[in-house]
Amino acid sequence: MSDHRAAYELLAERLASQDLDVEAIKAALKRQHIETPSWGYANSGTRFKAFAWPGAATTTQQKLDDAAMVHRMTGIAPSVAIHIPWDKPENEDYAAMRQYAEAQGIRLGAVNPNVFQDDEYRLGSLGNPDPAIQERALDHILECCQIMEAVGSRDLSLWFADGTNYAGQDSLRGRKRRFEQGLEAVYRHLPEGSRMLIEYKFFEPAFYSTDIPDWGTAYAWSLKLGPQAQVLVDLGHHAQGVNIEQIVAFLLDEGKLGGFHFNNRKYADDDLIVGSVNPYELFLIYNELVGAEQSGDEPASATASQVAYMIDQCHNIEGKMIPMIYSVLNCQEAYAKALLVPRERLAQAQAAGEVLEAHRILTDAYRTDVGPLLAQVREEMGVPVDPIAAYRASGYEEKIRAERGTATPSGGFQ
Ligand code: PSV
Ligand code: MN
Repeated sequence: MSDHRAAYELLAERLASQDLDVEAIKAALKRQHIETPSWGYANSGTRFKAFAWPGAATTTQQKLDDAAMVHRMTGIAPSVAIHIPWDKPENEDYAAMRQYAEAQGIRLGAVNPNVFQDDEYRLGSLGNPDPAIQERALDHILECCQIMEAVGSRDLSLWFADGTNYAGQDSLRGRKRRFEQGLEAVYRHLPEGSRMLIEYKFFEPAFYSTDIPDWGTAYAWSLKLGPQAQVLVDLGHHAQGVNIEQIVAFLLDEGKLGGFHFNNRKYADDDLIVGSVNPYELFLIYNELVGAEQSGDEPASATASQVAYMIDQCHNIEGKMIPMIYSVLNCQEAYAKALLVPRERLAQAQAAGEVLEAHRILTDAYRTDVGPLLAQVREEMGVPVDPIAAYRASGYEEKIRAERGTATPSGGFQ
């Protein structure tokens, strides 16, 4: 008998006594899907200094190899988001890139246009006062719509660095109108059946105004644009006190939550492992998703089932592969705990106004040690029971260090 089996059986018994369907919980965990970012495998990250990491990927093929390895270790990371032009393949052969990913056992996920790195974008992209630059940005995003078709991607993931640094620098209403026009043009070119996910960020790199500063702006535009437009919630892009799970609940209930960029708001951006500072918050976010999906309320339930769960992290001081595996596992643990919430009992306590009983029911699920359950799920999926230990023992890190060496990082002050 495996080490975890006795503990798993005890836990399964306890869950069954709470009327939880353990087989259904395991089935849900086996269907979980976390997308990793191609840029998280490279020497990217932070605005101050990106430290070189031996073995970090420099080519898209290497990034795909790394994503495939994360999937082999966890079984729940079968796709990888790409960033264009960082991942533009040789001769723009997207079919070959797609084939390569599939040969490694993964597929290409969200396509992320980049309208922030070129000098032309100093004053913004779609919000730029110069119509020629607006058009340049639009052309690039439309090119990404074509790439979505070539790689079989469902999601166009839109983030803009646009904004202003000084009061009076530009017309705030003018920028809003330019943005609306640009987004409408993008919407018209979306491939059939695909979605555009609009990401917001409350500050940085522009510090006086940001053109999509909050979920309300992204939501208003996604409403105006139509059903193929939804909001992307990047956990890092919120002020410290913001209740993200409430935003999630609102967007789910309106059918407008499209996806996540998982990371940690302590950095105000993409660098820290999701759930590393506040795993309770990650659980509370998953609790809203599971609650909505299981409620059968529409559009919340169907919306929850279509959410794109994506990691957006570029680790800077802790290596590349292990933090990515860690991040996937933190999402798995939060999801497992959210699946343990006895929804009916919780609803009863809430309806009866039993404040602390409702709170206790929720926190009991959070405090449950799901280690044995996850070990059992992994064993049944045929992936390592301890993915990080398996990765360390696999020799992959030594192999990529030897083959790739240490590349010069991009990013930071150079
Ligand atoms: C910007 O901070 C962001 O969160 C966006 O999602 C970008 O696409 C990603 O990071 C990588 O730069
Ligand atoms: Mn992001």
